Amino acid sequence: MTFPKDFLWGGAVAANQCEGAYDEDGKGLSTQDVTPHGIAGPRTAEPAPDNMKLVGIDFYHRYKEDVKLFAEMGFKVFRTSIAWSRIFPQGDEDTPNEKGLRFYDDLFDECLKYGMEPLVTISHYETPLHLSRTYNGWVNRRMIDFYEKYVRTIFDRYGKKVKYWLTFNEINSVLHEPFLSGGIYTDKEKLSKNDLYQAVHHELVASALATKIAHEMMPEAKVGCMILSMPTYPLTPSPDDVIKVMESTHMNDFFGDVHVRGRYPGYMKRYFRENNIEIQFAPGDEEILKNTVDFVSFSYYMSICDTADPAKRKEGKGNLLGGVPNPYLDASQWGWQIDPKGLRYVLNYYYDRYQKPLFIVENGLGAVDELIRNADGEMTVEDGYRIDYLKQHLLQVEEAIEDGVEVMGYTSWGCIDLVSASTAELKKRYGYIYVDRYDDGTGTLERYRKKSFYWYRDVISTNGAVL
Ligand code: BGP
Repeated sequence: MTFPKDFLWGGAVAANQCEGAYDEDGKGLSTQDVTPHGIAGPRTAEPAPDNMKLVGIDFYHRYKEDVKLFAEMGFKVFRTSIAWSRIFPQGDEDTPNEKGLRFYDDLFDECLKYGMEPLVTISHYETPLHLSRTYNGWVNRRMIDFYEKYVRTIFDRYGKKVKYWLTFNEINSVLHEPFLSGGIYTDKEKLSKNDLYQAVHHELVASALATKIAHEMMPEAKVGCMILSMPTYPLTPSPDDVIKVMESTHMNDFFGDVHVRGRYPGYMKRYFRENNIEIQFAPGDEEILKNTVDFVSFSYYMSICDTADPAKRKEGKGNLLGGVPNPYLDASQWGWQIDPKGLRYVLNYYYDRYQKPLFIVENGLGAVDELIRNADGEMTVEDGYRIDYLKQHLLQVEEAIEDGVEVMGYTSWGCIDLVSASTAELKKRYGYIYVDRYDDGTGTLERYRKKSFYWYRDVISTNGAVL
């Protein structure tokens, strides 16, 4: 039996992509409420009716039904995020919103009722909009104080219910999506590298501070960083391509390295020097950064290639990061290249680098699904393509465990259909559970079990033996 007996099988979502109820029970606006078109499209001044996230899949009102379905699949863990703007609607006020706090109390209780551990992302692309507009998000050092107040509040409230915490979703994505990831209001094109990396510094300090506070307030808690992983292969064996890949990989490894080693790596100091970037460290920052994480978590959807040859640098479509397409790989309907072996590779890579337990907290296939009535008269989706994708990836997780990598768990992304982060569409579906809701705003919001629902239930009940 390869998978450890306490392996944490489950699924993942984020508040802003499923909850809806964007202005209910005192919730303030978040950056997501003014981005109806995902990462590519323009922002709106006010929440616009075509923003699918305003209703999402109505998880806010239907979470009991959904958690019950997760329990039916046998989830040991459920990853979701807390919407910061439900707890502190503006972000900089003194008193939290009791109704927002109560919602997550109820949600976590519902999970625990079925023996499901909540795995909570503290900040998943949903900065309170007021903090973004007034302070320019993480460029401003005061964000550390607002975040500290928020984490103290939720640790105090949920410390007895939640053991696993992630400080920032895909923290490295701020380099590519400063607004959605870091609440930075300045247009990406006008943002200086200095401000961008100063924002990164503030997030890194905030993350280490949250880890320190978590350990003080909740001795049993396990805190992880969360990295958007995208293994990068050299396009050719040319040493120039290899060095190019080493350098571009450093730009992402920087985040994990600080979280695990507790200090800035030499290659980054060189990058700052050569790009005239001067990071302001406040007294005490170096000490705070020494509060390192208990585990390393990451999302994995695809690998990419890189090359030093400008003539070959045609960018492919990608999940926030571009990258050069790999001629050996097929792609999803959204152009994301499918590379199960890359998951074994990245698990080994991180484990060699960090020697920390690893948690795969996102992986999955976004596809167009067709709801049909099957021979038994049930409404379902025959998503063999999704089963195949997940199976191939899980077989590589098994390989990595055989390699000696310590893997804590696996939460596939979008275990129930939800709104896509990059495109804000509902037609890009990841779930084991189909949600009857469409991009024109129609649909009953009914839930239906897909074929993959039964498959994943069997994977979990046999602890991976059926793979
Ligand atoms: C990650 C995000 C998620 C999620 C996922 C799939 O980058 O952490 O929020 O959405 O990607 O991406 P998409 O929804 O764009 O298909």
